[in-house]
Formats: sequence, structure tokens, C-alpha cells
Amino acid sequence: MANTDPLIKANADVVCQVLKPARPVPDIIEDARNGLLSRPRTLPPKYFYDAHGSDLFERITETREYYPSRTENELLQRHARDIIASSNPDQILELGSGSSRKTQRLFDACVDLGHACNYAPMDVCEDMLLQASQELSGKYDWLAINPIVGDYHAGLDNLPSFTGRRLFVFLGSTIGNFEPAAAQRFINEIEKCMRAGDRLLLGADRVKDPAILEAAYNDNDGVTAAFNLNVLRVLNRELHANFVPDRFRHRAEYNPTHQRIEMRLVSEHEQHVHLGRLEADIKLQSGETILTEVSHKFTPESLQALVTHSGLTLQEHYQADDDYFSLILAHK
Ligand code: SAH
Ligand code: AVI
Repeated sequence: MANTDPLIKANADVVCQVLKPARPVPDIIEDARNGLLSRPRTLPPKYFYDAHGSDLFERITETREYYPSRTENELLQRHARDIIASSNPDQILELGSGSSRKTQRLFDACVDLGHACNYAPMDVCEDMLLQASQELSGKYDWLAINPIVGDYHAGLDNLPSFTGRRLFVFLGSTIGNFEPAAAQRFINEIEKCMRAGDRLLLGADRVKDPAILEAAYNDNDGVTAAFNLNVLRVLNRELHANFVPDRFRHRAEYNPTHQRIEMRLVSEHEQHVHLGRLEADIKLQSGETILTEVSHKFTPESLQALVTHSGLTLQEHYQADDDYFSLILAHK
């Protein structure tokens, strides 16, 4: 029978629950009005992740230069049994789960330990959620998967309630894409959702040689550039805008003051762009930029402070041998 419930989205095998916003968040029209009509021009990074953008992100993780995913995967591989054994979760709830590729290290550990739990991946990209859930159900037939589509900036209060022990997971250094004050508020918000005995597993990229950081965001095959430029196609589709991606170029630079990569689109010419649904036109000068993403890098101290300032207790700090990446396990 056809699914007629607007809060349930499904493809052949998987059903996706829609997270009800706990507070209003700007839609793309408001974000574009706030971000594009005044200078410096900015856009929130969540608009990268339409189906194509999510695929491009996956391709970024396979580039030689983008070490974070590889390093985090190795850390998970090494410590997953310890994480599962000590947190003993009945549910793994993952925020910004994307392809859930690295999370498989936790499921592998469950298999090794004979541990059963269910999985609630949450993401703004429904296509990727459905694809990931299908892949996981093929690989781990014991795993019940309850995907949730939504925007975590709209709050976590309406996440499905759960009575057992939960392991909250936030990987990939996506926390670095938040401004520092917003990152603290978000970890505080996760802490509020947690109950005594729950755990948080947080992955974060580390401050390091700027050349290594800049290379990771300027891969030779141009995948990161394509990912950055794809946001213009999203704007064309969603805002009835007429950006010409060929008239922009990708730029990613390390800002040592803020210890973050700043990713921008640079207008290659003076040009006019029509933003149909805003009923507005913007004039970009040659060389003018749109800030599309910030990606903060952490020191061991700044990362631990982020977690402990929320009131959580640090349990483990797993660090890569080269100090490139950290995984924090914390409990309430
Ligand atoms: N955790 C995965 C994916 C990281 S990419 C990994 O480590 O590889 C960032 C993910 O966060 C994407 O899947 C993107 O769709 C999701 N995301 C970005 N903004 C979001 C938002 N506001 N709400 C929910 N998910 C978001
Ligand atoms: C998801 N996020 C942590 C990635 C990052 O490294 O900031 C997104 C990304 N942007 C360019 N490359 C990867």
C-alpha cells in the first residue's frame, strides 16, 4: 500500500522518520537572504548535501589528500571493541551520519563481541540516509535501522525517545563546521538528551601543519572544488537562481588565527546573479567571495574543554599516532 503519512518517507526496503523541528530554523530562502544579500557573503554548509553533494563528499573521503576519514576509520578500527564493551549500547544514535561507512567499525565490533543493538542514523540528506540504511541492512542482517531525516540545528528535543542505553555518535569532525559558540551549544544540547550511563563518541580533526590541512581541502582531482561548486547548483534549483558555476573557482585556505580552514567560492568576473525566489539580483565583483564553510581544527585541550564544559565526563581520548585526529568518548 502507498505510504500517505507525510512524516514517513520510504523507498523499497527502508522507512525514514522525519524529525519534527523543536524550534524554527531559517529555510533556504531566508538563509540566502541573510547570507547573500550583504557582505561578507556566506552560506550555511548544510546546503552542500543534496544527493549529488553527498556523493561528492564520499568521493572526497577517498582522495589521497583528505586524511580525516581514513585516520578516523583507523582509530575506530583500533578502539571499536573497547567503545562498544564500555558503553554497552542498546542503541547507536548518529548525528550527521552520511554514508555511515566508518560507523560500520562499531557494528563489526558488535559482531565480534556478540553484542546486539539498533541504529538510528540522523541526517539532513534523505537520499544518503536511505542508501546507507539499505547498504547496512544488506551487510548486518541483525541490525534494526531507524533512519531519521532532519536538521540538527532545529534542536534534538524531538528525537525519538528511547529507554535503553544510548551511544550518541558525531563523527567526521562535523563539529568543526560549527562556529565555536554554536559548537558548544550543540554539545550542550546533546548532553541534555543523554541520560545517566549514555555515551558520546565525538570525532574531531586536529590542528597541524597548514600545508597538510590546505592540501586536504585542495585535492588534485578537484573533487573538493566540485563539492564546493555544487552548492551553486543547489541554489539554482531551490532558489530559481542563475549562477554559472564555471564563473566561480574554489578556494580553501587555513586561517591560523581561528585555527580553521575557510572554504570560499571566488567570482572570476564581475557578474550579476538573479535569485528568483528572493526577487533579488546581486552584483559580484571580480574576486569577490562567498564563504561556504569553516572547518575548525582542535587541540587536545580545546576538544576536551568542549566536551567537559557541557557537563559530560571524559572517559577516553583516543588519538591517532600522528596526532592528526581525535576520538573522544564521554559519559553522562
Ligand atoms: N558522519 C559522516 C558524514 C560527514 S559529512 C562522516 O564522518 O563521514 C557531514 C554530514 O552531516 C553529511 O552527511 C550532511 O548531510 C550532514 N549534515 C550537514 N548539516 C546537517 C544538519 N544541519 N542537520 C543534519 N545533518 C546535517
Ligand atoms: C563534514 N565536514 C567535517 C567536512 C570538513 O572537512 O569540514 C566537509 C568537507 N569540506 C570540504 N571537504 C570536506
